Amino acid sequence: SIPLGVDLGNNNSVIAVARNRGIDIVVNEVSNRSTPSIVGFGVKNRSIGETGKNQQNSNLKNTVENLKRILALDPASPDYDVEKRYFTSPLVVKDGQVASQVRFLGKQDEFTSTQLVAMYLSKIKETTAKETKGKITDICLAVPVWYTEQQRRAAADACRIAGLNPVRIVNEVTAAAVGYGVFKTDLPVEEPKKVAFVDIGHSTYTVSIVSIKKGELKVLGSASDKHFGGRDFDRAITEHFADEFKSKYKIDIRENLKAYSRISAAAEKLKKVLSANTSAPFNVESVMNDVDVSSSMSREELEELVEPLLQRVHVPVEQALAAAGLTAEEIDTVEIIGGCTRVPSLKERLSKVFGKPLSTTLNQDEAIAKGAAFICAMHSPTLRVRPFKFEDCNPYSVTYYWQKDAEETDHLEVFPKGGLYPATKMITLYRTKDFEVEARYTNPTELPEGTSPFIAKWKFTGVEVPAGEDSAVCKLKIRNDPSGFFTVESAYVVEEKEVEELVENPDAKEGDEPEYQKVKKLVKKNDLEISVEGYALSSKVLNEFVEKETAMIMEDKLVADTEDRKNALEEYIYELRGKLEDQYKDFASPEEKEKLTAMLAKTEDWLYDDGYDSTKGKYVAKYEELASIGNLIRGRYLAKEQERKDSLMSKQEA
Ligand code: ATP
Ligand code: K
Ligand code: MG
Repeated sequence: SIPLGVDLGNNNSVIAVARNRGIDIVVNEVSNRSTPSIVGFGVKNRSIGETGKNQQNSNLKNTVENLKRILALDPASPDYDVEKRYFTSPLVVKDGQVASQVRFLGKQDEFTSTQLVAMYLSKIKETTAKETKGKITDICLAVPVWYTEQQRRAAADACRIAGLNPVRIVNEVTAAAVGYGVFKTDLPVEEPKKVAFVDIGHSTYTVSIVSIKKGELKVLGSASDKHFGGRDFDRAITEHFADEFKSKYKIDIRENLKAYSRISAAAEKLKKVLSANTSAPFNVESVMNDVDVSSSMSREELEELVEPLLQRVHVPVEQALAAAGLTAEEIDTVEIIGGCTRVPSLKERLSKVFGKPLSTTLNQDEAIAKGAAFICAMHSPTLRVRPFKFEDCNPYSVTYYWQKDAEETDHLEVFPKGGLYPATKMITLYRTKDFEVEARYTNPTELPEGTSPFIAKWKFTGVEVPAGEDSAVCKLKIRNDPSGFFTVESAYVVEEKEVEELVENPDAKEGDEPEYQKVKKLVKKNDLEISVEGYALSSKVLNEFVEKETAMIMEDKLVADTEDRKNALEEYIYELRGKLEDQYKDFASPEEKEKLTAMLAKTEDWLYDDGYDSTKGKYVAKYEELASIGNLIRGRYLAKEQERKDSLMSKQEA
């Protein structure tokens, strides 16, 4: 399979694939290098990505955006209410998960956030397969650094539902840094360079401090403002005009979903214009009640509107520096990515906080996807990539807990905040019987507010105390794995055994009898059986979701094929009618002409009447009916053409 890297953006997503030549961005069906992160539901099918965006305004209540914000979002978290304000479709809680309520196929339905992300990823998969004409299975998916175990598990599940194998879940900024490390040719070989990567996107602002040299990087510290990005700018502009238009035009766009959404879309455009211009007009026709609105905004006004955000710019920088144990002066380069870093006032503030100019070595829109594709390729057994080692930084402290038995303690902070991963640790427990271990985030205050500290719980069975001992010595191999998951990889009982060991004798001569001595050693006695209770979907539920998704994909495909056949029939009618008067004129008998003309008229009438919303089979049948005569005439015409060409050739040769 072709290694795939996906930057699942809140606003738009970017797809990259690794090939022998290097990393390529995959363009979508309308040749765009990024695709709106939107899932729309209709009467007949889903509209995902570009088509979802096109239909958004006429289908607001059934269009879902901000997918990554709600993925496995704890409904108990205050962010649930924050997100609700950005949704035009109702958010509900289904089986404990945030879900979206929509009308689909003519009835009300609910889809969990995991399913919604899966829908989007299956569209990405389809786009990639079409563009590359290759098999797409493995994916490296980039996620925000603040994603918890629960959200990472949901991301991996979403990949699986979409028929993708998540070889690695990676932090977005880390993926960009890896891309930088792999492709930058002038990195130091000895003393690593300290680079700050800043990503401000549509919804999140992240800073990661990275130590980097040729062939290797380490993330030293990261910090995010989970509520800082382009959508906050858009919101501020929209709210400003909502007030203005209320007094100026006596319309209240807050009372009208469609009007609010249209002003919001225009606000985004205005924001972009103000990144390059110091002022810009703002005009939207027929916003509501047939009122056209007209206004303008200067860059300074925009900066005033977002001043509360601008005042927070320094926070993630300072937090990330503190986590990395560095000062701003010690940073060699500041690399910016993300669409929102095009905003001049943000650039200014960032540059001021770091006390140095900003650098734009990376393509700010594509760096994450490219890095992710490279990471996916690193895991590919078939594609060879340049060796590159990278370690990420654990953003939250994690402790493993157990019920005290024969050991002294009942918990251990195995992975402290700031530790590098992937990482493996062995812990030893002294148990008299089967037991459980639970992993939890140590400090709920480090987590996004309202997040449950629970990570996972493991049950170990098969503990037998050896004769003559008080307890069994159990070894647990614990891992913070490459995707950031916290796992227990294996567990086994060890036993002290007397074994014979060869005595090393440097003076021994050839032919001497080897000497052995008896030593006591810990050897593995038996593996413990492990069962886990975590956030990953059970295989039963996963399979159900896979089946549902597969059925929806088939249905969408049928709808698309039907539309395609209908268009083909319509085109054929016009084509045949035209040619019958033109190049086919002399190749059809008057009877044939009359018959075909009548058939064309009849089929056309049918298309605009009963056949307007028919089946794929019917469209194909009608096409073939016409083609049975059409092809006959075409055959005669082509034969004559060939004859003409042949005679021309022989004349030339003669
Ligand atoms: P996130 O990283 O939060 O998940 P994302 O990856 O989709 O979101 P990006 O693609 O990095 O976000 O950036 C999109 C944001 O950047 C949008 O809010 C968009 O309006 C904004 N943006 C794009 N170009 C400009 C510009 N020229 N000036 C200002 N803002 C811009
Ligand atoms: K993006
Ligand atoms: Mg982004």
